[in-house]
Amino acid sequence: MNTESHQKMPTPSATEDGLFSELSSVLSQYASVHKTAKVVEYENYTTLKNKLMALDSPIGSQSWAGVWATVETYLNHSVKTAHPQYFNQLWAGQSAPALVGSVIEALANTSMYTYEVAPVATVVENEMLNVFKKVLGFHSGEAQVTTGGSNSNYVALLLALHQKFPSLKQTGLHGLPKCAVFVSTEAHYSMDKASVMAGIGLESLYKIPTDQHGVMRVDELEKQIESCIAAGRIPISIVGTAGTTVRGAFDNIEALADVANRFDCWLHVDGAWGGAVAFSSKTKILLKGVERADSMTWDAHKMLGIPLMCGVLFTQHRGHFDRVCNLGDTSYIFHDSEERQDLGPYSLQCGRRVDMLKMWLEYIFYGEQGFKARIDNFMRLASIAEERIESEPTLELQSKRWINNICFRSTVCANGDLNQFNKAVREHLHKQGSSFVNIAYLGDELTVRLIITNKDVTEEDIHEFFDRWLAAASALNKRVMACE
Ligand code: ABU
Repeated sequence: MNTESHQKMPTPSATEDGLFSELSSVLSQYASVHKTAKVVEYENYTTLKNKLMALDSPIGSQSWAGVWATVETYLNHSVKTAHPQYFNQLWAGQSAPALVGSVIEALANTSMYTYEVAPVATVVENEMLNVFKKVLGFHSGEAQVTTGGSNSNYVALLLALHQKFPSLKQTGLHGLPKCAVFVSTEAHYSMDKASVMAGIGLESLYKIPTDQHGVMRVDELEKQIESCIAAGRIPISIVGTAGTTVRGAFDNIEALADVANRFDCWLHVDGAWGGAVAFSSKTKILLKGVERADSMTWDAHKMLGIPLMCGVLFTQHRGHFDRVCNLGDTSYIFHDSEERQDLGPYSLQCGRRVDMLKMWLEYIFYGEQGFKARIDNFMRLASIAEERIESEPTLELQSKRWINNICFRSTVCANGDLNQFNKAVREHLHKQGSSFVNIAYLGDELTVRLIITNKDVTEEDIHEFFDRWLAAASALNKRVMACE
């Protein structure tokens, strides 16, 4: 075990006395190593399972030794997602004010459905959502906090369906004409799930091809809508993406709004990843036209760096959440509250965590100007990464860089299979715990997806990543050549 990263556990207490000081020492020790140790102490599933089950004290013994031993295994082998070499997902890093919010939220343990049980949390959520609505230009509409982007996209599809078919609430889809929903081929897979969950089926989800930069082709969209109408289908919703997961591409929202207008259908924008560009005047242009969308998904746990989960769904309309979320006899729980004082009727869940406290603490600490600086810095670092790739003869950028997604690969490999080679380099860095980056496919071509979304990452960390990548690639090539 890497002793530098090893999480030291407190002496087990016989009782809960002293628990908080012990917990505090665990937190501060993890915080002191998780940015400097390995990104991950990788172990396979069976080894981890054996470690986890090897408890000195039997299950049910009410021994703190078992609890701390499990915490030790958990932290030692957790992926250090705030590490400056962690570039794997659309979320990374850690910020102290938001972390305080997460801890306090767990400590006070309440549910977001009524003002009675969550008084301060209700005010916090409403005020935070008002800030977001102002930033996006969704002034008159409503917002709900969701479990994340997939959930938001699903609810947005329900809103669109209920808008088109007001009888849906009573009769369901029985007897209604077939419908059609349009997304790009690079849209998030949650739209497939949403179509199934909403009961319209995968055959009602039309995937529109993208151009060479990952943008939905509006000419193809129009053709597809016309052909669906000719076949007797009703266009329900166009779903544009603001920041695709792989390339970070932005659909042309203005053009999609024109098409939605022409065919009288809902326009939803999945901005789970790219919505945060609204905080900077330099990048907000990418969302041009978003104020014309009927709804929008945005995950604050992604580019804004709030601890998971912190998802929001916005709509320009009022009263639409009521249609799909405010149902049944709720008199046992909601007691004559003012508008937006009991938030339960505005959300899909009943019980819900207080996700906006961490967001609010981050907001009052950094303010909108702090978020702007964060977004601008990500774009600056991403352009440094792009320049580095362009300056390296054995690397290539595989797609236009839109924001802080960088799609690249090594172009020289001894055995000729670039997909296998780049995958192997990535796996080597991951298992070694030195850098953690993701892979995806652009057509049949594997691409290495580098995401820069940790506010503490520096220019040096970016160069360090490429140094490690190039060294691993060169070593792998040498090994392959030695075997031939
Ligand atoms: N919606 C989650 C996407 C995660 C990722 O692409 O990193």
